[in-house]
Amino acid sequence: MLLTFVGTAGSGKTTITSTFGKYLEEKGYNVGYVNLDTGVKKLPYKPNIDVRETVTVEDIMKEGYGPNGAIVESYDRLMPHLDNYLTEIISLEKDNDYVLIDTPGQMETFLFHEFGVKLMENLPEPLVVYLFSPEILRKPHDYCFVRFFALMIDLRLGSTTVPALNKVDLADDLKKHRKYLEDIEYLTARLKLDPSTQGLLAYKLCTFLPEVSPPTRTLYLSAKTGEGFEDLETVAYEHYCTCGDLT
Ligand SMILES: Nc1nc2c(ncn2[C@@H]2O[C@H](COP(=O)(O)OP(=O)(O)OP(=O)(O)O)[C@@H](O)[C@H]2O)c(=O)[nH]1
Ligand SMILES: [Mg+2]
Repeated sequence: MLLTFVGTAGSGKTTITSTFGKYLEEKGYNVGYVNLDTGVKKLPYKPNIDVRETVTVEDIMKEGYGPNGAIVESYDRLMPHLDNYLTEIISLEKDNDYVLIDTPGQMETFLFHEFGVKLMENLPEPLVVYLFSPEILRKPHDYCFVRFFALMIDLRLGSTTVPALNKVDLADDLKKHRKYLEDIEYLTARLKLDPSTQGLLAYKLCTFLPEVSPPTRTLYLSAKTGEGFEDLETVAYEHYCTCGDLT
């Protein structure tokens, strides 16, 4: 099974790759680890495949690039190696029960660069876990945003994407977050009361969310405490064993 963690900078991709990997290993599974972040300095897990063996942001910056230019340049330089990485990841999957893929710190590098898109398009049935943090959920339209963002990732990468609220150990009001994320009728009713342009847009989007959204379950995780890891394991299992029904 291939699990790819995607999310904005600091959302917990690297931590969960490590802690969920340990959780699976403790249950007796063989786990392979892939690091696709050219910019990371230290990892809490030992990667079997690591793009930093080809190129690092740090080295490119020594050539005079700024941080953003160096990130893009690093993925340009990875492009000629794409087929090798694909072969290596597929072979790692054959030798393991799970392969966990940690993606670049900056999410847009993965979603907008050919390297990330082509890699995901050519991997066999990878499940994407889209991590977001409680602090971005301030208003009703933010819940609509994360639900659609998961769909956008699915659209862009062509991979089933599960939205996952990470850092639930820091969430003040988990019950409220769950209600807004799961009860679309409730969310839509709340959005109807918002007269702002944002509210109106979110209301319109939410009314057809049930039509366009696959019956995906939302996950509530803590990469720190391990909360929700059983659910993540179940969703991954269902993705592979019951033809993508993640309800
Ligand atoms: N409290 C709490 N902190 C977390 C959790 N997951 C990650 N963190 C913390 O959030 C920070 C960022 O975590 P990372 O795992 O490096 O996140 P990332 O998405 O890999 O970050 P970049 O690759 O740098 O974009 C670290 O300080 C982690 O310890 C969580 O579930 N709970
Ligand atoms: Mg990281």
